[in-house]
Amino acid sequence: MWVSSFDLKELFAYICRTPSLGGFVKNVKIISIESDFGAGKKGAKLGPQALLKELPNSLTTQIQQERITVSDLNENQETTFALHIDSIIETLNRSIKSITEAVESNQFPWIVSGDHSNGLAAISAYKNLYPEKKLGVIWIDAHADIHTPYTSPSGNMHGMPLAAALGIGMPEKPLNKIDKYTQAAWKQMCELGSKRVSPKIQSSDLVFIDIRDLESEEIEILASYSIRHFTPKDRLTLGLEAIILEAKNALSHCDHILVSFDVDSMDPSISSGTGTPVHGGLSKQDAIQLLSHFLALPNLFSFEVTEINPLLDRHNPMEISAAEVLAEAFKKAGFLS
Ligand SMILES: [Mn+2]
Repeated sequence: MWVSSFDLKELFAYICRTPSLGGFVKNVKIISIESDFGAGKKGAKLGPQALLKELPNSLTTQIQQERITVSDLNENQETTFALHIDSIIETLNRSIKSITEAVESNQFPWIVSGDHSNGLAAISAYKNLYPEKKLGVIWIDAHADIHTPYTSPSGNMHGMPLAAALGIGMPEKPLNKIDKYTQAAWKQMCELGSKRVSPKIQSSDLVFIDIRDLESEEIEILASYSIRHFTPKDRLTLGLEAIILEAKNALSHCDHILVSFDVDSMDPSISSGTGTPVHGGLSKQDAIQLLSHFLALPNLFSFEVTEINPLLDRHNPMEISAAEVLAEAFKKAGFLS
């Protein structure tokens, strides 16, 4: 029987995520990046282990895990508008190495990270592995994470990973005056990975879902780069199903897809145990619906969950809500029986 390459891809993806075929457990590797150098509030580095403890045993006991810890790195405060940039670059380099090695041994990297600056790791690893191919990025987040040291009001680098992926440099009217050292470090961040590919993605390779808290500089970038984005208002008018379809269509030109899920995309009523909660976000059901669809994509390169801070809101721990959402989404996507 003649089988097209697309059918083979679908078949491989099916085997990879079907526990009864042994695929899911054998093929997935959980890589926890336990760093919160990019966040304003400390504690998100404890998020990965807190989350993994709450997930069903069938997910975490049999799946290979690798922990990337960074307690040996400095909290360098000298770069005012790119806080801890040196330690973040080192964290990313370690993570890129692990993700690249996992993919090279035919494993699917599932990333559980501290803060969202780590989101640049899988994108950079992809361009190491496939410099000629196109990665589509679905960023589910309350924020656009598209600042640069030239525009960031806080200097917290969890607001910058996508600007680095897009290779955005100094704007015409920079808000912040950046010293030479930080300029060079930012360039290094844009060029992460052994092949130093920059930009790593084009603006047409990116879709935001549920962004709702943006600074004017970020709004300008979204407009000038024509980046596809859906707000909570779009969710209410179009419905999630339509957004999922539009997001998939918008990235249909890409070879692979990366899904990055910042838990602050969910509404603070679920939990406020994340560094920067914003009202009007996804319900648990919304998050499950989104993730289960995207997790089932046959060309999924990597999935990341990030920004769980177990030191915040102990009345309503974020790791428990996030684990409930993930377990349900994995089940619906066919990853869990
Ligand atoms: Mn984020």
